[in-house]
Amino acid sequence: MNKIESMDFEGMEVLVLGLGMSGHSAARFCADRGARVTAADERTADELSTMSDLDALGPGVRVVCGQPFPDPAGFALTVPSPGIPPARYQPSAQRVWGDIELASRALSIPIVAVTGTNGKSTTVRLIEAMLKAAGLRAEAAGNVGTPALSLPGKPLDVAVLEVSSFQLETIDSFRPKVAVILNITPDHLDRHGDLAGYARAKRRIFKNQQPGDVAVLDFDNEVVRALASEAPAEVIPFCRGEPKILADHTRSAWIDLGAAVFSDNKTLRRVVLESGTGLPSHDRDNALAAFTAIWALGVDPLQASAALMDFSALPHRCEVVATRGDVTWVNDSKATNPGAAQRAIEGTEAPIIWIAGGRDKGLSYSELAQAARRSVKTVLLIGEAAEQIEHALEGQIESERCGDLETAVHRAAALSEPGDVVLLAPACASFDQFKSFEDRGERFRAAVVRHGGAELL
Ligand code: UMA
Ligand code: ADP
Repeated sequence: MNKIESMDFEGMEVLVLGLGMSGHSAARFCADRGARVTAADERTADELSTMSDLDALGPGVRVVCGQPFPDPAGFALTVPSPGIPPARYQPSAQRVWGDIELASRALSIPIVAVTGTNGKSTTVRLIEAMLKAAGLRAEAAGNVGTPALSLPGKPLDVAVLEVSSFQLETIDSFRPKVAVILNITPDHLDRHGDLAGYARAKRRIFKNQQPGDVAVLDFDNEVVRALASEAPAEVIPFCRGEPKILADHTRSAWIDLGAAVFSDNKTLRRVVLESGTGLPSHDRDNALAAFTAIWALGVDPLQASAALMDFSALPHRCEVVATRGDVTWVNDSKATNPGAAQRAIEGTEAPIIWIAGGRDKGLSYSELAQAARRSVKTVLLIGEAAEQIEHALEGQIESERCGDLETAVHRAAALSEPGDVVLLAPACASFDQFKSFEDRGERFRAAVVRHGGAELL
């Protein structure tokens, strides 16, 4: 029996905060188990109906929208959506469980959970594909875009969950069999205060682990490496750099001559890190992390290697959308923080015309500007953050303010020369001019066809 089956939801007063994707799934999940659910959203019913089907919630859910949230004090359980900061409910809530906590209580299968600043979605998709290639029934969900509560009840052997720092704030007993932390670089500091606060939220991924569980940690990243001593179960570190830093661990993994190497101090296994389409350097790191995660689960990486051969980058992640006149157009709309944009630039060999900007997250652009000097010819700035990025680039790289994406693509088409790469890697959120990073990426594609004269691949 899993923890939810042993729990009596019948008649329980539950408050769900936010009626986006995760709130919707949480409201239904609790109502289906007999809870009396109040689901609240500050948007009006009209605004909400365009994004979510309120009727599908059914009669067991009372919807309160377009007004301030009810006081959580009157509810036995509060289920906040990830986008709602804890200060909004924590002070008075009796008990707080987010959708990841609910899903983990309802699942009786091992969970592989992945967090980190960048590379999460790619890594969970790789893990899912590798587990399937090894003959297991696996499905990915969570921050990757499908709520975690879509998994309970499905015939699965393993659940693969992408978990954000926001979602980790509202776990309680969540205990993944394998917890992966990729890199930690500045992001979401408006919510977590500073990098230390952000890392504290991330490390909650392994806080309930017990002997027999494993934390898979990126030792090239100093913030992640510093968390290793706090992990309650075994740590399997991985790195692409100098394997000496792995020496204190019985099991570890690293990259050597284009292959992932797995060592248990007795034997070495090697798997070539190659895909059918060629992997950018950050996706080689993600593939190493994914292989290490399945190895930690007891699956032989060699058995899963076919999955990597079939792998190609996810949409909006360093995706080559067109080539024309020897100019390559790359959509990395998902680069929503400076660390991601830096990695995309560092992984591009050719001269770059870089389109950057969007909604500023209050993060520093100075390291990114330094890194961009090597290969970026010109920066075309869009959105609200144009001034801040321009300031960081001053005296280092030429930049031009274009205002919007359409104008920037038009200008890039005029400036580009054979051999150049035009790279959309905004380093910012999309919400100043777009609905989402996907919307920004789609509009980039359309503008490339209009102004670049290029046909989409
Ligand atoms: N709302 C309020 N008041 C608030 C904040 C939100 O009423 O103060 C309401 C909004 O009106 C809206 C709803 O809450 O109707 C939105 O909730 P949400 O922002 O938590 O979004 P969901 O649709 O539930 O999607 C969430 C994740 N969103 C966030 O973390 C912001 C999705 O990750 C995730 O895919 C989904 O759950 C399923 O698990 C998105 C994301 O941007 C992709 N994640 C961040 C990132 O990757 O950087 C962390
Ligand atoms: P997330 O789900 O964490 O946002 P994605 O897999 O969607 O991660 O990748 C988003 C962007 O982050 C990519 O387009 C790329 O620019 C960058 N990125 C991907 N993997 C890494 C990595 N391992 N290290 C640094 N940056 C990365």
